[in-house]
Amino acid sequence: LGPLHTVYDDKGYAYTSLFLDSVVARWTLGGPYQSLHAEEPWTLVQKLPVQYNIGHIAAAEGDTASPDGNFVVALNRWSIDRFANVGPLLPQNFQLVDTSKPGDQMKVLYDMPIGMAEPHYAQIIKADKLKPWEVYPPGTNAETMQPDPNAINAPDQAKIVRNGNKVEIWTAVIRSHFTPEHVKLKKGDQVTWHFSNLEQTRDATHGFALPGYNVNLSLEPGKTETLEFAADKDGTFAFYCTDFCSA
Ligand SMILES: [Cu+2]
Repeated sequence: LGPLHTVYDDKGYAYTSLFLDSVVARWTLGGPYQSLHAEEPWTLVQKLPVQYNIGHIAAAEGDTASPDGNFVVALNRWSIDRFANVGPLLPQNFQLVDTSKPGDQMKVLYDMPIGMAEPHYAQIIKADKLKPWEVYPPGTNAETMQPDPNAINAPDQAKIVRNGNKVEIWTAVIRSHFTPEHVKLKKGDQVTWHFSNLEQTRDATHGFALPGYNVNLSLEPGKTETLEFAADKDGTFAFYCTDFCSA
């Protein structure tokens, strides 16, 4: 529980997270890396306090053969006094550390509260190495990343098919409307419901909430998604878009 994880930069330094001390320890490498820094090899050069109880640590491209240097992020478990008190549940705290200067000149630059519980490990890579899609090609199943056989590409292809107590629905989603707008089910129906977001506009994500059934889908542009549930409740349920567009 003392030293936990070690990452590297381009200047012959290593950075080890020390959980109990709440510090980032910078120390020198030797061998082929000795000429990159002015200090003795295998020597501790700085213990930088971080807030608090650091677990994992990430260096810019630090796990590659050519670390980028300049920045380390301390993934801290505790934040205690770093943010306004809004109740008993506190965020974790990511701290950006400037490692650009040699020797004992590391500095904490920035705190970032993280509300998603303790993160285990992270990578920092250059943004220009990422080539993400901006939208899904129309009718993409985001789990298989293949065309979804239940995709539709226009509201007039939307339909409801009943076969005994099995009901299958193909819904078109586009600003600001779900088609079909009303769906009638009987108690005891088994429902298979496909949604196609027809948008190809970047960031035109829609949602689908069905209160009472604990359903809330995220439907990114071009995505087709399938929901299955047993209609086991009486009543009228208002479904609506949770990525506000007025549908
Ligand atoms: Cu919407």
